[in-house]
Amino acid sequence: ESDDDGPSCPGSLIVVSNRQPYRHEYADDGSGTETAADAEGTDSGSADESPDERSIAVDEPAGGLTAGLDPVVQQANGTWIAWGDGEADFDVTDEGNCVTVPPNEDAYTLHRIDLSEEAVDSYYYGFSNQALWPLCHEFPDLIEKGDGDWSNDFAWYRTVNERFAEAVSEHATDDSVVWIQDYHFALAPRMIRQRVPDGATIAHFWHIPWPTPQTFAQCPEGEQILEGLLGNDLLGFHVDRYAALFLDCVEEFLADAVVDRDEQLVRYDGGTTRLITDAMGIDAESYDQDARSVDKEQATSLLEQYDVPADTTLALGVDRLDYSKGIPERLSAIERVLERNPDWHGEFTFFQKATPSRTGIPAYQRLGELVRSEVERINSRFGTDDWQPIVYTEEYVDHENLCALYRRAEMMVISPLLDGMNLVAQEYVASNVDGDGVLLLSDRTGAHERLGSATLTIDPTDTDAFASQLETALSMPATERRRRMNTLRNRVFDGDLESWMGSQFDEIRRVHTDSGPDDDE
Ligand code: GDG
Repeated sequence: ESDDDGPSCPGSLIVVSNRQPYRHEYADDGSGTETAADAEGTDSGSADESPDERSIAVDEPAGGLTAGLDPVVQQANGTWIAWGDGEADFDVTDEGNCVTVPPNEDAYTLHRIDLSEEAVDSYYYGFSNQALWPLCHEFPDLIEKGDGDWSNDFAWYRTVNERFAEAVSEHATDDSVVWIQDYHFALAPRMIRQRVPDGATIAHFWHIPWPTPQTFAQCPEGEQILEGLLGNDLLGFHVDRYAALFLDCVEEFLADAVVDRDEQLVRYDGGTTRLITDAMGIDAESYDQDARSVDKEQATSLLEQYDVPADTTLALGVDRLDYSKGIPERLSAIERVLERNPDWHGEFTFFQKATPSRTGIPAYQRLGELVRSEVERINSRFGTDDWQPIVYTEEYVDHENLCALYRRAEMMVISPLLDGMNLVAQEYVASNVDGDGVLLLSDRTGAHERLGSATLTIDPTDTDAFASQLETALSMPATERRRRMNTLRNRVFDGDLESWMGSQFDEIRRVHTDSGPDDDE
């Protein structure tokens, strides 16, 4: 139906993700702020839609994977299964909790899973984000459960995975391709395998890192997590390192699994799981266009709102407020630069946009307090009546303003302690249409594998070396900046979201045709 010939999936596509692509909400009840306050890898632009008689509006997918997948699922007339998190969401669905989207176009079925508060607390805030997330980011000390008893959270994680698997089975046929997103669904693949016809293909993309066996040993119910994931035909990671660590863990913790490193596959319990690695890209073209079309004055007036002088040299940070992103380490490096370079006082500003995330979790609250107090301390140490070295905001910045900031900033500072990929790095590059910005990037991000050689590489925990890289950026000649940015732009445009999806679907196609409907493995 669509005339755009972008990537298309073989078979009939069923996407499974925690976040839903469209969120219905009552236009005037003002309670719909939770999505923005707990932004999770997407920006949530609000678009109003022809309200029905109950005045329901729709939030459309506005960023990252969700926005990228939406046209593909539309074109495939597929199915998308996701957590429906609002009252209005279920007022528009039929008895099976399905609704067709986009509104007025009815291209595909959105099947919403209704989760109780207790389910969300235990499955999402509990096991997903206080066990798997810190574990995969190598923060075993933050695997938080005072009494160490994960059984209730894990039971909910299992139940929710089962409900998603159940929903998949309602839509699956012999020709289905089920594409699961992320760490919220480690158990689902095996459950789905048991419930769908043999011809169906199950693929999964794990968007975050995979930990070392030493760390994984601390995973509550680790063996079941691995068994669950080995229900997949295909398991994708951003970079080779994570796939290799996954194989290390399988070897160490699943006695009956056979690991074939040459073929990058695991045989277990009568099935074969093939690993693929491909770093996710962004819709580079649209960031480029959006950045070109913003009025140059827009960044200036945005900065004005925060009392930043128009002609300042601007360094930028944009992150979810998450302990994996290395924000305190970044602030220490900025402080070191200010200590060592009095001549930059008044001339240089670091602007940190932090998006509050998972705010109910203690580790996130502690991080927020630390970051805010560090900003205050550094500003009172170096700031003057008309200049604050650090501007810190947790306010939502809309897409247009974000592009304006990316375009305006002389340098982008990305310093995670560990990050599956990091899309912000690519967004900066694609938006840097004047071609002379400098990207400082931690080598602990997936993005560094592709972009590293043209960035200023950072070790986030080495404050002196980090500060030196900031100084290098501040004094880098324009020709050098342009040469590097040119390389970065080529890489970001070559490996964009469309090409990533295309190669995911190529891999899926190979497995799907191999194990066609008549093949009995
Ligand atoms: C996970 C993995 C992997 C943030 N604040 C605002 C805003 N954002 C947008 C950014 C970007 C997204 O949020 C963040 O994406 P990241 O990739 O940097 O990080 P995670 O959220 O941790 O995502 C990560 C990703 O999954 C995909 O696989 O890269 O490693 O951790 O798109 O632009 N957008 C707007 N205003 C904000 O204030 N408009």
